[in-house]
Amino acid sequence: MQEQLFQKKIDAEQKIEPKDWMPDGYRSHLIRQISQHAHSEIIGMQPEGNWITRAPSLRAKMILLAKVQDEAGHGLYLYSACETLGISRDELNSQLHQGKAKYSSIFNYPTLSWADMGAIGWLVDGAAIVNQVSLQKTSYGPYSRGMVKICKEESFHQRQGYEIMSEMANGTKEQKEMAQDALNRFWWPSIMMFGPHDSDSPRTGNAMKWKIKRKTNDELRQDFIDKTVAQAELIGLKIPDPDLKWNEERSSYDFGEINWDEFWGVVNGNGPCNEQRLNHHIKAHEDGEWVRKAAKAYAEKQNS
Ligand code: FAQ
Repeated sequence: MQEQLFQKKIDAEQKIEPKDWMPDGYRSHLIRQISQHAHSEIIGMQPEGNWITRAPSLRAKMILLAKVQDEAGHGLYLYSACETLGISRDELNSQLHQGKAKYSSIFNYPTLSWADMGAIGWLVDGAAIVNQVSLQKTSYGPYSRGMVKICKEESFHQRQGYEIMSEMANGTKEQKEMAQDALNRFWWPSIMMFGPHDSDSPRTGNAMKWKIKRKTNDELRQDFIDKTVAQAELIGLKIPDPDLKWNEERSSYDFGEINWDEFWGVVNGNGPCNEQRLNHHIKAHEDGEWVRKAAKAYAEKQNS
């Protein structure tokens, strides 16, 4: 009975709020997805943080600093949304450190040149926005409201990345080559961010029924590709996919086969930077122990 009422509410596009009744499966599905999303924002600070000290101008450095800080903020909104489901931040961190919680595959690739800052903003934030715009309508209230705020900032991130790519693509021969190289390395991992094909995605069924996801992995991936190809053409860069072709009938691009062995290898811990990313997070967490203790002691003193 409760479950029927819950589904009726979802079907009527009403939001589910923290104190409402919800099936255990809905709660655990959300904890998994929102925490994976939060961890992605926080681990995602590492590849870009790598370039803050080497930004080519003061302007570029200020913009990158602000962007990386925004990602920290997104992580915090998302952890807070997740905590409303009855799990603590400590537990979420411990799941990440034990390798039980995932984070987006994309952040396990290295950032080798300044052009990678452009490619990440343009492609990775671009892919994240396509996904997150649809998540603004997700059925869980705190997640949906968090997404509205996050999307505003992500659009700025996408534009700053595209600006870097555009400047480099129109710069010297070497700069154009760097931009193309960054696109070559980040294109496929970016389209992998949307997850496995719908036919191989075990979570999509419940996610669509409960309106946690509003579009499937393949629908979102196609939206992203259709938006991005023209942007590459405009700045004279070439998408590294020989099978990419406009399909008149579908009014969409056909594209080549994704390397799923690479995708699952990265998801299962064997990407180029998995170990480095996780070890760095664990070290930062341990180094910050004294701050957490001091903050807790201060709060206790205030309340005593
Ligand atoms: N990486 O059945 P599905 C950002 C896992 S934010 C790793 O299709 P689902 C901002 C999946 O968890 C980027 N694992 O799963 C930024 C599941 O495993 P599980 C993060 C992946 O949940 C920019 C299994 O495969 N965004 O970038 C990936 O229905 C720049 C089967 O998959 C979000 O998290 C993957 N790419 O669909 C920050 C958005 N794909 O958990 C810094 C919210 C799949 O059963 C710098 N999340 N898996 O053990 C979602 O929309 C969904 O969770 C998907 C996956 C679409 C990621």
